Order: sequence, then C-alpha cells, then structure tokens
Amino acid sequence: MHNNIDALFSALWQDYVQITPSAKRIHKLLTGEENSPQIVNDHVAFRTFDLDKTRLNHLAEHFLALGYEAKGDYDFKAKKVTAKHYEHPDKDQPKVFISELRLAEFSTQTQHIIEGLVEQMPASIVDADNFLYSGRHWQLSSKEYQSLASESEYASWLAAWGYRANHFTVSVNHLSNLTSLAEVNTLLKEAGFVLNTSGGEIKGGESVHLAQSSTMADQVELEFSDGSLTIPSCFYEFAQRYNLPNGELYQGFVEASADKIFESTNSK
Ligand code: OOG
Ligand code: NI
Repeated sequence: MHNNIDALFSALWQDYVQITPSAKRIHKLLTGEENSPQIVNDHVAFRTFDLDKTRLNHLAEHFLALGYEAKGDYDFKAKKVTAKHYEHPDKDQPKVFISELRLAEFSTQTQHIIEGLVEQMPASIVDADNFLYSGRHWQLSSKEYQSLASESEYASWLAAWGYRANHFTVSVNHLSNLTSLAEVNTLLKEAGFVLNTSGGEIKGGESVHLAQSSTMADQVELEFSDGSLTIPSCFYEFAQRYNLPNGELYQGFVEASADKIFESTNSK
C-alpha cells in the first residue's frame, strides 16, 4: 500500500487523464493559462463488486492506512449499490467515495459473468501498492460487456475498466475566479463539454448543503478479447458545498444526487 497520500492521488490522476482526455482540458480551462491556482479535489470515487475478493473494504484499506476515517453510509436501491465515504483529518485532502455492486440482486447470467471475471484475479493483488489504479485483471469479450450493460451500466463500466478512479471532483468552493456551480457549468458548455442532465444539470443545492454537476464520460476505444468497442470511460465532477446550520461546511454526500451522478458513465 502507498504510504504517501500525494503520491497515491498523483498516480490516480495520471491513470485517469490517460483515458479521460477532457479532464485535462477542463483542468486548463478552470485554472487559466497564467498564474494558475491549484485545483483542489473535493473527492475521488471508486467502484467495485461485492464479492469476497474485491469488496469495498479491500479498497478502503488503502485509505485507512493513510489515516482516512469512515464517515457516511449510502444505499442505492435501484442501482443495487452500497457506498461509503471516507475523510482525512487533514481537511485539505480529498474525500473518497467507494461503492460496491450487490451481485446477489442480479440475474444468474450477470452473476455468472462477473464471478468468471473476478476468478481470474489473484486475491493478493488487492493489497498491491498500485491496486487502486491497476485497471482490469481479467479477459472480457465485447459480448459479455454488452450483456452486463443491458442489466447494469455500472457493472459493464467496472468489467471494462477495472480498478481506477472513476472520477475526480473539482471543489468549486476553492476556485478563485468562479464563484458558483452555475458559472462553472456555463463555462463548460460554452467550451463544448456535454453535461449529465439526469435529474437536472445541477443535482442538489443549498437546501441539501451540496450542489453537484458532472460531464458525461468521454468515449474511448477499448480492446476486448474479440475486438474493440468505443465505450464510456471516466467523467469529471464539480461540487459546491454549503454550511450546515452550525456553521460548518457539509462534508457528506446526498443519495438522490449521487444516484444521478452514477449515470455519467451511461452510454446515452
Ligand atoms: C459515484 C457516483 C456518486 C457523488 O459525488 O455523489 C458520486 C460513481 O459514479 O461511481 O460520486
Ligand atoms: Ni462524485
């Protein structure tokens, strides 16, 4: 496991931008060319399957070892997903959102395909330093990919891309030249980026202490065992947080909004 937070997030970012070219362009757009202030990440998100070898807790271990603490628990009934978020005592570090797909709630065909993928993966790999940006550890055919996608686009995304950051999230509160999420969205749309409009362009808002928006994932050509397909890779998210009545900035997530953010990797 990594013993350095900055090294881990820097490796995650390098892996992420390789398959998410728009994230690099958006990063430039938001910081400007001159005197670019640093982008602060609100959070980074990961996905996994809830099989013994790969469950959420194995991913979380990497962050617990770096001093992160478990905070919120979330349940997405329709998506058949459970999630947790983690925070570091140093509030300048990004939060981490990890979710897992509940296989038992899927058809036997989907369960069978996913068990077959995870079987190919050595158990010890989840402890490796680079596990969180190691990609997929299995052979996958485009037929299997499409079969999974017909039941769950979360499942097909994870089968195709494996273990890596699913998205990074810009903290709008920390931007110096833009003061609201609506302004960020306008800038993105003017530059030609496509936003996720499921549940509205802005999910949540001041009333739930968190406003979020995201791009639709980039489309990237990926090699399968029987040829290649152009499929959604990763997306970029933007989050603006508001104070709680006690004056502290809200640090959690909002289930109804997150439910729609998941759809940023849908193919349409
Ligand atoms: C996670 C979606 C939820 C948020 O900020 O609410 C989320 C995912 O797509 O894996 O990131
Ligand atoms: Ni997110």
